[in-house]
Parts: sequence; C-alpha cells; structure tokens
Amino acid sequence: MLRIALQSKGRLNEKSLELLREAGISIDDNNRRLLSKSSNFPVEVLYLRDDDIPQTVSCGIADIGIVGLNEVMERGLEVDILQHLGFGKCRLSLAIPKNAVYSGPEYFEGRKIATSYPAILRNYFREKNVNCEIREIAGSVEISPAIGLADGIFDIVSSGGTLIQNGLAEVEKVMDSDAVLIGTPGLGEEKMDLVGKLMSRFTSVLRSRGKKYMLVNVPNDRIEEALAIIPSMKSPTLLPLADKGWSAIHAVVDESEVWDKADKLKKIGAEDILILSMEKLIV
Ligand code: PRT
Ligand code: ZN
Repeated sequence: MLRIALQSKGRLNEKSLELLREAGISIDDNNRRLLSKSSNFPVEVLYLRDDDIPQTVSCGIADIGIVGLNEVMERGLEVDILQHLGFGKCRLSLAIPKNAVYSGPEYFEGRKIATSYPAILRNYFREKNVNCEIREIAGSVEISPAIGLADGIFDIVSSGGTLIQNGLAEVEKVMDSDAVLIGTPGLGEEKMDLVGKLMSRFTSVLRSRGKKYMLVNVPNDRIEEALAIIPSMKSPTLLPLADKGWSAIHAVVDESEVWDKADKLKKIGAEDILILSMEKLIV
C-alpha cells in the first residue's frame, strides 16, 4: 500500500484529485477525513496543508506527495522530485514599487524585503553577493511596501494582477514552479513498483491534455503538403478512402493549433476535417 500526501484544500487540491481520477484511481474524496483509501489501486490519500507535505514525505510518513516545487525548495528537505505535473504553474519573483528605478539585483543591497520564502531568497542573494534584510511574513506579503514594512517583496506571481493592484512591478524572476510529485528517498522495490505504475499513468494523462485527435480527408496529390501542416507525434496514420484519389490522415495535434491547421488544410483542398477530444494517450 502506497500513501500519497495531497493538499487538503487550496489551489492544488482539486487538480491533484483530478489527476488521480483521470489516472483511473477512485478516491473517496471527502477531504474532511484525514485519510482515504482508493477502492481500485493500492493507494491511500493523506490530506495535509501544503507546508507539511515535504516533511511528511521526507521522513516517510507518506511515500509520495504532490506539492508546489516552491514549497519543496523552501523546506530544503531530502526528497526525490519524481515528476513535474504541469499544473499550479507560477513563478517566484522580486517586486518593488512601480515608480522605483531598478538597477539590477544590487538594488536590494541594504534594503528590506518581505517574503514567505526566506530560504529561497537567502540562497538567491548569497549567489548574487547582495546583503539585504529579509523579513519573513506569513501572508499578504504584497501590502508590505505600502505600509512601510519593506522596500520590496519576494512572492508567488501568476497573472501578475496582485502586483499591479498593489502598485508593484516585477523586477526579477528567481524561479519557476509547478506541482511536482515527490517521493521518500530509498523506497523499497514493492513501493517503487507502484510509484512507477502511477507515474506512467500520470504521463499518459498529462500527454493527452491540450491535445486533439484530427481526422482529415485529402486528395492524394496533396498528401505531402498536408503532412507538412500536421507534423505528428510520430508518423501520422494515412488510410486510403473508398473514393479513389483520396486518403484520410489521422493525427494528434495541439488544441491551440487546431484552427490554424484546419484553415491551412482547407486551403490545399482538404475536406471533412473532424476534431475529436482525446481521453488518454498511452504510449
Ligand atoms: O492551506 P495551505 O497551507 O495548504 O495552502 P496555501 O494557502 O499555503 O497555498 P495555496 O493553496 O494558496 O497555493 C498552493 C500552491 O499553489 C503554491 O505553493 C504554489 O505552488 C501554487 N500557486 C500557483 C499559487 C499561485 N499559483 C498563486 N497565484 N500560490 C499562490 N498564489 C497567490 C500568490 O501568493 C499571490 O498572492 O496568488 C497571488 C498572485 O497571483 P496573481 O495571479 O495575481 O499574480
Ligand atoms: Zn501553505
């Protein structure tokens, strides 16, 4: 039995459960309970605050966990980063009042910076050889400059809206973050076997995200051009149609490129372009 630590509520909770669900793992997701078992995979879920997940995995109370890379880096504990999961994307950046003139990291020499991520920031400034005063605060970091608590902040940025609302400008990105699957170092063979199964299911789910299945009929003398428009993951499938002189191409394409490719295909005489949703892509 594998134990996985997930955030009990917050930004990563729903997406983590969705990933498990899409990987075919049914969980009683009543997250008021601390621990829930899966009915169809030997895994149980331990619901925690995200701050506690790296520690719980590092010491082996949970075998694996899903948490933001920012939390993993901040704690600095020994865990294996097994897989990037692509959701919960954000960055950790330095920001200063928008009217201040920024000269580079040395701007922060002797200044006060408010953050909930002091360890990551300390490492960054150590590398840059800049001495500043780091003020650790738990929440609402972005209001610190306006109330005179700090000259700048170091915080999570996603859309950038919070910084703008608080009259701040992002001046330095220190790291990118997304949700990661972490594991206790040195798990035994049996557990690693289950972790491997889980990871390959996650890979299939992640690969199919943002992808569509495209079927298109093209005149045989335009196949080369059509294949140049739809570069596929491997070789696209090419099938002759009953109607002589025509073939069907099947391929997996990025959702963001579907319309552009459809327009280009129509221009070279393609017909009957069918776009289908993809549930899983198992390779
Ligand atoms: O209760 P618990 O301790 O478990 O949760 P939490 O409140 O500490 O964390 P939570 O749920 O807010 O975030 C969990 C994780 O989501 C973070 O550790 C990041 O890895 C990731 N994540 C992704 C974010 C954001 N995007 C994000 N935008 N975490 C926080 N924010 C906040 C940020 O702090 C800032 O206040 O959103 C604001 C900035 O957003 P924009 O879009 O205005 O730039
Ligand atoms: Zn937290």
